Amino acid sequence: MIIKNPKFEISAVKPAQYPKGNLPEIVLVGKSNVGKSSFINTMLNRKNLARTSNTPGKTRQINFYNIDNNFYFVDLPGYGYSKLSKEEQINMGKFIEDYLQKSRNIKLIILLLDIRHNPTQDDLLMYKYILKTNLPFMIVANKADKIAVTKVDSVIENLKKELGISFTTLIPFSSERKIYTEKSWEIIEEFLNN
Ligand SMILES: Nc1nc2c(ncn2[C@@H]2O[C@H](COP(=O)(O)OP(=O)(O)O)[C@@H](O)[C@H]2O)c(=O)[nH]1
Ligand SMILES: [Mg+2]
Repeated sequence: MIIKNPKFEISAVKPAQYPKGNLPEIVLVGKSNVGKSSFINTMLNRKNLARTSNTPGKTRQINFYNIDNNFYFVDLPGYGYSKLSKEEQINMGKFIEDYLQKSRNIKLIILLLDIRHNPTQDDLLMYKYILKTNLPFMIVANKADKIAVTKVDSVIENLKKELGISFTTLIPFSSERKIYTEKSWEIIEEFLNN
C-alpha cells in the first residue's frame, strides 16, 4: 500500500470522542509493551508517529491514526500492566472491551503476542473475548528478531496449538527488523476491501 499522509487524529478517553464517520478501522490489541505502537510506525515507515515507550502509560486512551482518509489504525491501551492495581487493570479491560463493542467500523483486530513467550493469562482472556465478538482478527507474534530465525516456524506452530487455532492467520513480525510488513499489508488490504 502506498501511504501518503498518515496523521494522528485524536486520543479518545471516552466514546463520544471516537471519530465520527465511517472510515474502516484496523485495531491493535495486546499487552502493554508488546509493540502495538511500533507496529503502526513500522507499517507506515514512520519513526515516531505512534508514541512508543519503555514505560507504558497508565492513561486509558485510544489513539486514532488517520491513514490517508482511507482507514484508521487504532492503538488501544495495553492490558496486563503490572504496575496498575488489580482494579485499574480490570477497568482497563472494560475500557478496551467497551470500544470493541461500540465501534461499528472495525474491519480487523490485530492481536499482538510476544513470540518469545507463551500467551499470558491476560492474552488468553483477550483472545477468548475477541472470539466472542465474532469480529475478524489475526494474530501477530512480535519481536521475532529476539529468537533464532531457524526457530520461528516451530514457535509459530506451537503457538497455534496452544491457542487451538487452525484457520486464523498467525504470522511472525518484527518492528526491529521490519520483516513481514508486506505480508501484513496484504492481509490488512484484504480485510479493508472486504
Ligand atoms: N526487539 C524488538 N523490540 C521491539 C519490537 N517492537 C517493539 N519493540 C520495543 O518494545 C518496547 C515497547 O514497544 P511499544 O510499541 O511502545 O509497545 P506498546 O506498549 O504495545 O505500544 C519499545 O522499547 C520498542 O522499541 C520488535 O519487533 N523487536
Ligand atoms: Mg503503545
